[in-house]
Amino acid sequence: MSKERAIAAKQKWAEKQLAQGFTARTVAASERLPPGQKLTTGFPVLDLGVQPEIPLAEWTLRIDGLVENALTLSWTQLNALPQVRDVSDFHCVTTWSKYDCEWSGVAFTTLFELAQPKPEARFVYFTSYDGYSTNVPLANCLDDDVLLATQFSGQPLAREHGGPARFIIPKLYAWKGAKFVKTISFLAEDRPGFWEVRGYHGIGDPWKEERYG
Ligand SMILES: Nc1nc2c(c(=O)[nH]1)N[C@H]1C(S)=C(S)[C@@H](COP(=O)(O)O)O[C@H]1N2
Ligand SMILES: [Mo]
Repeated sequence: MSKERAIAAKQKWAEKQLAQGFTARTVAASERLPPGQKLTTGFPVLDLGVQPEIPLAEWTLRIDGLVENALTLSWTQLNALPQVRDVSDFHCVTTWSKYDCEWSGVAFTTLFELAQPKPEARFVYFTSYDGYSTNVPLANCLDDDVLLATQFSGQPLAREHGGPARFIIPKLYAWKGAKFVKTISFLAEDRPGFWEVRGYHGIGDPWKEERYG
């Protein structure tokens, strides 16, 4: 086969793959499982190999950056805020998904209203007690299903799943939800977190398969 023919054949193959990919994606998008994901019934644990133990009396959440009212919440103060409950599906970028996770805690919007971010704030940067960090556009944090979860299935959040408190951002891949969360900073410019500096996506929408890049 000539080089040209080989290239043409390859191109045709690529076009076919692309066409099939688009078809598969359209079908998947109308369903509950995002493209490339597999349903799991267990609840895998994903972390950096450290599950920090934070006594509740020493736990604090710092909220700062481009805000009118920087603040530090104690565990008691956090739990005195209005509580919400939300059931959502959980999608890990390593291709497992878990349906119907029941989370309770404090809505992100409640923390947002307390801190009063300035108009220039467009990104949120989370850090955790295990050294983890992640970044999310502010707009994605303001959905009413985004919460700082302190309970799972009506029970205090287990340490392996990020207790005492972890973020849940259901419409994004789960790496955007910081376990063992320690600080929230509102920023004008995006600041890549732990996985983002290693090539993971800035937004991470599972329906668009924003895994890397
Ligand atoms: N602090 C912290 N948060 C984290 C991680 C981590 O290693 N440390 N892993 C992320 C990843 S990749 C996923 S898939 C979920 C896993 O949550 P789970 O262990 O409760 O399943 O937490 C995310 N949040
Ligand atoms: Mo993940």
